[in-house]
Amino acid sequence: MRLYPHRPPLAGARTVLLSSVASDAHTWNLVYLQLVLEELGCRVINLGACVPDRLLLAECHSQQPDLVVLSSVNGHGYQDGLRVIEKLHAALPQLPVMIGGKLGTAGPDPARAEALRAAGAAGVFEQGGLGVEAFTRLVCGPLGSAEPVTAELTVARRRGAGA
Ligand code: B12
Repeated sequence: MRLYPHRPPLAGARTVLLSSVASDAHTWNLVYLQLVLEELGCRVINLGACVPDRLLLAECHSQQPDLVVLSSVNGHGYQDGLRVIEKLHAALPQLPVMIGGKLGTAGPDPARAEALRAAGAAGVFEQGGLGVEAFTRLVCGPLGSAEPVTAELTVARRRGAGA
């Protein structure tokens, strides 16, 4: 998927492989994320919607991205994401993978986010807008060295504190 007008990536820019998961047909989430990532100066390879696990893995091997960003909003993102993150982590353990969107059907779930992080996700960003700031910070930071991040956990803690 290509978006125009296309901003040329900055010299030494990070290459981000952006993808939906196997079951998810939504595309505007990917368009949005591509624009955000390009705004941050990244070179984006957008695989589009309904990407089979095998294709995602093959593209990671051939494109050698610095970061993989997975997006899903159809409610099956947790199952699809967990499965493919486990596969990616087994095949390419150094490759940071972040996932976000609407990963289930009943709002953010800290246990689900924890399971995704345990499977190897470097960041979990549920409910979109809440996590975009933390997401951009992580994308611009030192990849691979940061502690795994869960944006909605921070929000849940703030809510619990009455903020
Ligand atoms: C348009 C749409 C469709 C279109 C998609 C067309 C297209 N080309 O994309 C069609 C009609 C095909 C469709 C189909 C379906 N849809 Co639909 N769809 C929508 C709708 C109305 C808008 C989605 C959209 O484009 N939003 C605009 C983009 C920019 O925003 P976004 O998707 O929310 O993404 C934002 C965040 O989530 C976040 N984000 C997303 N990913 C990531 C990743 C990271 C790392 C980060 C940081 C942030 C992030 O950033 C984005 C900007 O804020 C939403 C309802 C809604 N108002 O959200 C339902 C919705 C997503 N659909 C839904 C469902 C259930 C379906 C179907 C299963 C319906 C059906 N029974 O067939 C199918 C799924 C098909 C499939 N295989 O996936 C549900 C999902 C339920 C859930 N998750 O709890 C929703 C929420 C509607 C609802 N309220 O029930 N859909």
